[in-house]
Amino acid sequence: MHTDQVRATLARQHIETPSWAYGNSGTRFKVFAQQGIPRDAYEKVSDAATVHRFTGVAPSVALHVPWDLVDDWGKLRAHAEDEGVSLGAVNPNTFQEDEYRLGSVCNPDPAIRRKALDHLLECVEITQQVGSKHLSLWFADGTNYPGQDSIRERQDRLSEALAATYAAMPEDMTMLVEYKFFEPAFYHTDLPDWGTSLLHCLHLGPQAKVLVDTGHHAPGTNIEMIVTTLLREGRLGGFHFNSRFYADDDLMVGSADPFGLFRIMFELVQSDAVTPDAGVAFMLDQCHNIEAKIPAQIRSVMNVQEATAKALLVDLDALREARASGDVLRANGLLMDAYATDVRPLLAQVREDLGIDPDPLAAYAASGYQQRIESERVGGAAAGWGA
Ligand code: LRH
Ligand code: MN
Ligand code: MN
Repeated sequence: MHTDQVRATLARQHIETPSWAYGNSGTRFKVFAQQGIPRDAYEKVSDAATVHRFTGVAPSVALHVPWDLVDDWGKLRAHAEDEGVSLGAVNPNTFQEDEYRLGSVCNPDPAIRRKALDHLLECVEITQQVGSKHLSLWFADGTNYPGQDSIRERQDRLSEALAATYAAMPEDMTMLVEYKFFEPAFYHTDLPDWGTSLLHCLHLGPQAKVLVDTGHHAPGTNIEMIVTTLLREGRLGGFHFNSRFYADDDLMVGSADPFGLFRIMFELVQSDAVTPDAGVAFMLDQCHNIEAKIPAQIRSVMNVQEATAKALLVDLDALREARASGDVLRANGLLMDAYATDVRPLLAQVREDLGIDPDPLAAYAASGYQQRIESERVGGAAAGWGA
């Protein structure tokens, strides 16, 4: 692709940040409190808007309910608009209450299933009130011991809840169905992989699509293969980007395996799916346990941009030729040449095109925002799970 076109494509990218990345978080061993942490959903939205101001490509923020709970969703929406961003994917939370010990929508107790479904339906409403088009579902459901519950009956219960939720959605809403192979359940998980998610989506209808969280696979999984398979079916709904060394580490995207991120982007480029018009939602799903939250989100957005830029620079014409002539080394070399390119000057130009500072991290550090929130906000909230 010509450099001008690459620049224009990068300027149109849209990377959504998650409200929960701005709160305190940790592991089950310790949640470290940081200074300047948002005290409510409004302040999380302000932090997300700050990331957008310095990157120019993060114009929306995902919500997690009830981690983000407000009296008036319209007011939160207006606050986001005032800050120059919109509210993005709404993530229901059916994993934090004692009643969900044996699962939520797959729970053997019909009364608990009903409670979980009511929350999903409430979130369909909230999604509309905040002006979002994405309802993003992830279930912690599963079992810890063989024999604990019927895997088959749990699939039926899941299917029933998804169908009832889908039926309540307006036509312009997309249901994103996220999978994860383990954790918190350790024997079986009810939505463990892309195949199971896709089967449920196919059963539901065209408004249901699979969400790929890059941290939710067994080590060594070829994620780009999954991405392409879903793209071919028109069922890739979006990403939760993050990086991992071991399990669902939720580290900054592009930090552990930048080449893996590049390979995913390259598949997206070949399917013309890196800009929002392609209908694939780019979202971050991370927590920053030891590093400062806002700069970490800025860095993550930049890492996604860098991987995308490199993927856009692959010489596709030459690649087609090399592939057709069976020139394995040249084909691979073309990919590696693009990957080895230093795209930082190109991205600095993209930022100038967008009218922002070419060095987002330095600009943020110089802005005084961090000092201001540290002095203004006392007693910031945990992101949710560390509460
Ligand atoms: C589950 C998950 C899911 C949740 C988020 C907090 O591991 O990836 O997307 O909503 O983490
Ligand atoms: Mn996720
Ligand atoms: Mn996760």
